[in-house]
Amino acid sequence: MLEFKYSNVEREIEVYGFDYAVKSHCRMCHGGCGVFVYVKDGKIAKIAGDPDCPINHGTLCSKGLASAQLVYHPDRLTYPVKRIGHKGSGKWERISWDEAIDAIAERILDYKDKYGAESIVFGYGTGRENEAVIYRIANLLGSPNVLTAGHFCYGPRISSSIITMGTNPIIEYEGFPKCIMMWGNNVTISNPDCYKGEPFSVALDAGAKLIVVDPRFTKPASRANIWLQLRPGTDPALAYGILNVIVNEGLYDKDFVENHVYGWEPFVKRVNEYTLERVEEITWVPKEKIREAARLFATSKPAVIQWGVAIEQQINCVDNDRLLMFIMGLTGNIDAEGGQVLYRTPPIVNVGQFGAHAMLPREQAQKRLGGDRFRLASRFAIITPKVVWDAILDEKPYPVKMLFFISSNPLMTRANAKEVYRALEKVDFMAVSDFFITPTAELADIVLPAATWLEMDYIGDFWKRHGYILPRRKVVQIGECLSDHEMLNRLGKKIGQEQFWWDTFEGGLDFILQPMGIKWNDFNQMDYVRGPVRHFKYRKYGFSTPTRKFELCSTILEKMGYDPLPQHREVPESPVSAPELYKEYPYILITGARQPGFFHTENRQLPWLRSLHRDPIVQIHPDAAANEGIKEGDWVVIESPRGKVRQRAQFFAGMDKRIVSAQHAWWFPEKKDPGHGWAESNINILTDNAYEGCDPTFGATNIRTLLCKIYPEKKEAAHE
Ligand SMILES: Nc1nc2c(c(=O)[nH]1)N[C@H]1C(S)=C(S)[C@@H](COP(=O)(O)OP(=O)(O)OC[C@H]3O[C@@H](n4cnc5c(=O)[nH]c(N)nc54)[C@H](O)[C@@H]3O)O[C@H]1N2
Ligand SMILES: Nc1nc2c(c(=O)[nH]1)N[C@H]1C(S)=C(S)[C@@H](COP(=O)(O)OP(=O)(O)OC[C@H]3O[C@@H](n4cnc5c(=O)[nH]c(N)nc54)[C@H](O)[C@@H]3O)O[C@H]1N2
Ligand code: SF4
Ligand SMILES: [Mo]
Repeated sequence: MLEFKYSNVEREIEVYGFDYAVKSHCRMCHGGCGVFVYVKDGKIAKIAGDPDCPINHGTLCSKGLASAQLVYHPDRLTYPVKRIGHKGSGKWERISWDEAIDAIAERILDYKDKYGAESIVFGYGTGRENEAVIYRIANLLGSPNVLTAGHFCYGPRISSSIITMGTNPIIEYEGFPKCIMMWGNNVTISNPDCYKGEPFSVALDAGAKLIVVDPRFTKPASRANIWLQLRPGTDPALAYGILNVIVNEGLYDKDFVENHVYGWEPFVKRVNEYTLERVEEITWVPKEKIREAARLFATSKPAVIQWGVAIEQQINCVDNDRLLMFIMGLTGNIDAEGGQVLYRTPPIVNVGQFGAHAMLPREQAQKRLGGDRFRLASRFAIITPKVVWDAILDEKPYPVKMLFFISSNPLMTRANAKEVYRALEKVDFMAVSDFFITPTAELADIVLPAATWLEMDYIGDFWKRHGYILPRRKVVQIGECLSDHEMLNRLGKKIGQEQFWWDTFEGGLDFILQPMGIKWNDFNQMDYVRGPVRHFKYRKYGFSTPTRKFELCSTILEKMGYDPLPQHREVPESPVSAPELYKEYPYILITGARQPGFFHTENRQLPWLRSLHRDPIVQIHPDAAANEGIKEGDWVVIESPRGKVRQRAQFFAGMDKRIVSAQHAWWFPEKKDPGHGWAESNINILTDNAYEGCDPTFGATNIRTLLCKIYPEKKEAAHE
C-alpha cells in the first residue's frame, strides 16, 4: 500500500477521528496538486495538500480546499434528465441511464445517416482531462468537428510550439531560473496547465529577478524588478522590441543561432522593422524600459518566460506565442537546466493516439468547419466556435443538427454570447454533461450527471507537457453520476464502435498504460511516474520540425500560405484601428483576469468560494471613474457595439486611465429561474467573434482587447 512519507496523515486520522485517508490528485482547475482526502462515515470530511507531491509540495488553493462543497452540493444533478417543456422552460423529467444513452445514440445515428457525421458536433471547455475520450468518439464516428476552447487557449501554444520546435517548452523551476519574465499571466492565481504558483514563488524567494508584462499592476508586478505596462493587444510589437535589442546588441546565443535555427536572415530583417521608437509608439512602453528588460533577460542564465493566455485571446495569438518562444530560444534557454525544457512523458498512449485522430477518414477531415480559413487550427483538429454557430443558424456550408457539450458552458464563455444563445436555441438536439443545470444546459434536451474528480479513477495530467502522470483515485459515489469517460464508453458501444471501447473504462486506463507494461491496478499503487529528464536533446537529435531546426521562419505556415514570420497586427477595435468608434466607446476593455475562487463559470454555488467574490467586478481608474460620475461600489453599465451588461465598479489605480478590466463568466445560480441571470453581467455579450477579428491561422477570438463605454446604472435609468 502507499506510504504517507513526510506527512502527518496517521496523526490527523487519529486526532480528528477520521476513518481513513485517500491519496489523490485534485482537479478543480487544470489539476495536478497532490491531496489527502480524509473520509469519515463514508463522507469526505477534509481535503489537505500532500507534501510529497512534486507538483504542489503540500500547498493547495481555495478551490481545492472547497472541493467537498462541490461534491455534496444540493443543486447537483445526480441522475440523467430529459427536458419536457420548451427550450429554456426549466422543466425536466428523470430518466434512466439506459434511456438517456439510447436516446442520444439514436439521434447520432439518425443525423449521421441523413446529414453526415459532420452534422454532429462534440464540445468541451478547458482541460478537464476528458478530451482524449471526446476526440475518440468523434473521430471514430467520422465527425471532424470537436468544439473546444482550444482556438483561444492552450491550443495555439501547443500548436505553435510544435511547428517551431516540436513540443511545448515548460519551465524547470526546480533548476532555479535566475530571471523570470511573466507575460500576460498571473500564475499565483491561475495555476494553469502545467504550472502552479508555488514553484514560481519559491524561485522568486530564492532570488530570481522578475519582469512582468501586463497592463495591470498585479501582485507579481508589485514584486517585479521591471514592470512593462503595455497597451493591451500590442504584445507582438513589444516582443519584437525586446528581440531588436537582443539581436542588435549581440546578446543572443551564437552557437544556437549558427547551428540550430532556420530563417535567421529574414528574421533579422523583420526585427529591424521594429525600431524601439516605433515599438514605444505602438505599445506605450518607454524604450529605455524595453532595453533594460531585454538586457536583464538576455544576460541572466537561465531565464524563462512564464506566459499566459492573455496573449492568445487576440488577433495576434499564434504570432505572440512564437515571438515569446523566439526570445527563449535565441537566449539559449530552450532545453537548458533551469530553462524551458522539452519534457518527455513516460511511455504511454498519448492524448492524440487515444483520440484516434488517425482513424478519421481523410474525406471527413476535409469537411472540418472553417478548415479552409483557419488552416493551422484545422491541422490540430481545432475549430473556432463561430463556424458552428453559422452552420446551425445559416446551415452553411452544411447544417449542424446536434451538439453534445461535455464540460463546457459556452453561453457564458464564448465570444458574442447573444449569437451563441441563438444557435443553442435553434439547434435540433443538444445533450450536455455537467454537474449542474447551467444556463447552457437549460437549453439542452438531455442532461447527464457528471462525476467530479473525487468520484473517478483516472490517470491525471496525462495530457500535459511536464512529463508527470499522477493517479487520481475514486473516493465516493454520488447518486448515479458517472465520469465522462464512463458515459462515452457506454455511448461508443451503442453507435457502432464496440471494438474500440471496453467493458468498463478501467479497460481504457489499462490501454493508456499498456506501453509501460503496467495496468491501472499497478499504477494505482504508485505515487506518480515521470518521464526521463534530459537537457539539450536538440544538440544530438535536432528539433522535431521539418527542417530539424528551431524555425524562426515557419516552413509549415509558409506551405499553408501564411506569412512565415510573425507580425504585429493592430487589434480590430482599438484607438488606433477604429478612431471613430473610439470617440463613442472611449475605453479599452480587457476581460477575464482570473479570480482565485472561481474557475470560469464554476463555483459560484459554493459558499466558501462565493464568499470570496460576491458580485461581478469591473476595475476602473479613479480618475476615469470621476469623469464618468462613478463611485466605488456602484453598479455600472459596460457597453460595446454588441450589447451591455452590469457589474460593480472597483477603483484600481494600477492601470492606465484609458483601460477598464471586467470579470468574465458571471451567472447567478442562486436565481432559480431557468436563465439564472446569464445575460446580466456576462461580459461575452460585449465581445466579438467576427471572422476578420480572429487570428488568421487559428481563429482565436478577440475577447481581451475591445472598446467600450462605462457609466453609472442610475444614469442609464434616467435616460430611459
Ligand atoms: N471574456 C472572456 N471569456 C473567456 C475567457 C476570458 O478570459 N475572457 N477565458 C476563456 C478561456 S481561457 C477558456 S479555457 C474558456 C473556458 O470555457 P468553459 O470550459 O466552457 O468554462 P467553464 O465555466 O469552466 O465550463 C465548464 C463546465 O463544465 C462543468 N464541469 C467541470 N468539470 C467537469 C467534468 O469533469 N465533466 C463534466 N461533464 N462537466 C464538468 C462545470 O460545471 C461547468 O459548467 O472560457 C473562456 N472565456
Ligand atoms: N482561479 C482560476 N484559475 C484559472 C482559471 C480561472 O477561471 N480561475 N482559468 C484557467 C484557464 S482556462 C486559463 S487559460 C488560465 C489563464 O491564466 P493566466 O494566463 O494567468 O491569465 P489571466 O489571469 O486570465 O490573465 C493574466 C494577465 O493578463 C493581463 N492582460 C490582459 N490583457 C493583456 C494583454 O493584451 N497583454 C498582456 N501582456 N497582458 C494582458 C491581465 O491583466 C492579467 O493580469 O487560468 C486557468 N486557471
Ligand atoms: S491549483 Fe488546481 S489542482 Fe491545485 S488545489 Fe487549486 S484547484 Fe486543485
Ligand atoms: Mo483557458
